[in-house]
Parts: sequence; C-alpha cells; structure tokens
Amino acid sequence: MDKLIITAAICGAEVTKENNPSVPYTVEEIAREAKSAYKAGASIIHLHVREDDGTPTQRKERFKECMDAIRAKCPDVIIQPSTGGAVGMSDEERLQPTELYPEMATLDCGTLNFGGDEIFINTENTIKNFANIMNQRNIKPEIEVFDKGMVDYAIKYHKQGFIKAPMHFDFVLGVQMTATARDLAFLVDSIPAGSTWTVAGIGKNQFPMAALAIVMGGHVRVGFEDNTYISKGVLAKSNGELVEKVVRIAKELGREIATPNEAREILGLKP
Ligand code: KMH
Ligand code: ZN
Repeated sequence: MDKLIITAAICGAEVTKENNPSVPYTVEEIAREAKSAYKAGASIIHLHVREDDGTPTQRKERFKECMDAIRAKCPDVIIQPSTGGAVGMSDEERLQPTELYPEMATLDCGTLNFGGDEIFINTENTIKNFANIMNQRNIKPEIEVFDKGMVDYAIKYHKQGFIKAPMHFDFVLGVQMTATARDLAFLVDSIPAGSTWTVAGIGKNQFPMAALAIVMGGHVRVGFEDNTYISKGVLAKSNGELVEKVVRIAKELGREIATPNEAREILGLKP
C-alpha cells in the first residue's frame, strides 16, 4: 500500500471565526494554519483565501501573497488552490489562481445543492474549460466528486481528452452524497484502475471516513473547511490538531505517512 497522503483544507470559503476562532483569514493566519498542518504530517495544502475581514476571494494577488507566505514556512509542501471558490463566483474569478501555475488545483466535476438556496454550479462547458486551462498550465487536477455522477463525468471527459490519466479523485462525502462505508466503497469501485483517491468527510464524518480510507488504501483530507471539531463538542485548536489525529490513527493501523516529495511521486507530479 502507498504511504498516506494527508491533505489539509485549512480555510475553506464558508466556515467562519464564529464556527471556530482559529479559522484563518489574514495572510499570517493562513500561513500559521498551513504550518501547523505541515508540521503534523500534511503534504498537501488545499487552499482557499480570504480578505482580512473573512470575505472569500479568488484574487490572484491574494493567492500569491498567501502561497508565498506558506512556502516561506513549509518550503516543500504541495499547494493546491481551489478553483471552486465560493458559491456565486464567476468562472473567470474562480480560475485566477491557475495563473500562478500551481502544481495542483481542484476541478469540480458537476453541479450540486450546497445548502439552503445555494447551488454550486459547474456546467459541462465550465468543467471542460477549467480542465483545458489546467492542461495548458501543467496543473494536475484533483477531481472533486460530491456524488457518483461526477465520477462518470470525469471518466467521460477523460475519454474525450480533457482530463489526463492517472486521475486523482477527492470524494467529498456528507454534502450531497451520504458518508457511509457503502457509498465510499461504491465510489472507489467506480474509478479507473491506476487512479488515486482521497476522501473528505464533512463534519462528524471526517474521522470515520479517514479511518476507512487508511485501511482501504486511499488518502485523507481533513481541515477546517470540512470540520472544525477534534471530537464531539470540542473545537480543534488548529488544523494541525486535526492532522495529528489522522497521523495517530494511521500509525495504529500500520500506515506510514507520505512526505510532500513522496506524495508527488504517488500522484505523478514533477518534483
Ligand atoms: N466552496 C465550495 C463552493 C473546491 O474547493 O474546489 C467549492 C469548494 C470546492 O470548496
Ligand atoms: Zn475547497
């Protein structure tokens, strides 16, 4: 089994300091949270950025400031900007961090309900356009899957030449699709041989999904974007604390943790 790649989704676009005072907004706070996750064993930072007042933004300049600050504290970490941004942003806004040529970025492979009246829109043309731009900029997409149809879309776009193999999937469970062992196994069974996958369990699903991925040979995403609690009713002090818990579970189960360069090798990124 490959070593375990831990992704830390340190910030998100929806979670706020009202949910957990350690949610980062400023450049310094974002770098602090990235460092805590990296020191604990995360090899990938999934990155959203905010203005100082917490407003989500996809501004290229803000991404650059945050990425530079993260690299200063975590020199070899893989930075994976979001191209999902926040609900309601235009495709042009969302694509801005790809102009910085990161090693990876997310590619959301379908439209979904996002709570209340919110719909996170990813039309076929959006997905193909984002995939083309990532190809041109040599950015490896992490395919964000919120339900099974999004796996089927990704396979279709792969066959049409928009997404290259080996594909890397992130199963985000607990938003639209339920976070159960049955659903995770169904998704894992649906992706092409040679693909890699990680799982992001939302809220209370975070650690149960992580434990399943550890034993199934997948990888794990944790972080404030998906969950702000270290255990029932107890807020996590940092993203690092969430990563530390995954490392403890992995060690108990005999799975080693990948360094950033080992993660690059597993994912087929150039070192
Ligand atoms: N904030 C969500 C609307 C991604 O990063 O690509 C989209 C999201 C997915 O978080
Ligand atoms: Zn995200």
